[in-house]
Amino acid sequence: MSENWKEIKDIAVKWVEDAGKMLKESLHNSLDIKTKSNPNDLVTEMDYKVERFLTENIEKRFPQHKMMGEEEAGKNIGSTDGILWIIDPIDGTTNFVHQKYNFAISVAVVKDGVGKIGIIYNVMQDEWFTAIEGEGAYINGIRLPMATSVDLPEAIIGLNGRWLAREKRIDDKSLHEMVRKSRSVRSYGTAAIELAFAACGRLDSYISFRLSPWDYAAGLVLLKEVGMVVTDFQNKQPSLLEQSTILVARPSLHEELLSYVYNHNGFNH
Ligand code: 2AM
Ligand code: CA
Ligand code: CA
Ligand code: CA
Repeated sequence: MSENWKEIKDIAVKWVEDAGKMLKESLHNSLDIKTKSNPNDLVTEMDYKVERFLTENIEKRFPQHKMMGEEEAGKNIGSTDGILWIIDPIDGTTNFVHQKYNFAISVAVVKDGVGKIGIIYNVMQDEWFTAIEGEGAYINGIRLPMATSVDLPEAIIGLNGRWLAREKRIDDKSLHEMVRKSRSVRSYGTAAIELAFAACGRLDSYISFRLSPWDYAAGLVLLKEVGMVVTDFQNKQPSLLEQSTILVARPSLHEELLSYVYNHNGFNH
């Protein structure tokens, strides 16, 4: 069966728009906030509420499709066969709680392991990053150009400083040299938005030592459409079923940046 990806994308955008409204309205009220794996890993009632809203809509409209989400929706789905929705209801929960700014809803639709649709909604800026495989990536409906060449001295790298400050990396000459040779680094606290920024040229690279499929599944679809190179630190394709390190770069930069992060073990805190 061949799907009408444009129609599915439009339906998904409508749901994400409604979910975005729920998030904006929730900012006026006090939130129930809990911690997950560690004291810096937050989750709110809105993470659950938005994920449920999206999965209930998908279930009703597309009962055959599978779903994977950060909070509750099937994490151990085992394979990417068939059509799979990969959802992060709020990417940047810490920003959502502390800053009420710089958070996103990230939704990807994958068929047999191939990313077909990517939607990243930068909620407070009302900025839409959308892509359908083979049909280009868009920001607010305007087509994004293909990635051009930039060298490291002119490059801005998206990077979370907390990773560099970990005990194991405090003397890491390789990572320090990479940062020093770049023009500058930025840290937005939301992987989905950082991937979208890499797709639209606001970042020349984005590097993360550990992310999950819901953080990057939609971003991968966008980045592929503009010719940005995305691998893990071993130069392999990031998995859509398991956590991964992530190195995004313009084609002119990828090899050089890979040499700095190659074989760095992201999962080793
Ligand atoms: P999240 O907000 O959906 O949890 C910065 O924290 C970025 O890393 C965010 O995109 C965040 O996604 C992601 N992230 C992934 N794993 C995380 C973890 N264990 N704790 C905090 N943030 C995590
Ligand atoms: Ca989280
Ligand atoms: Ca996330
Ligand atoms: Ca999340």
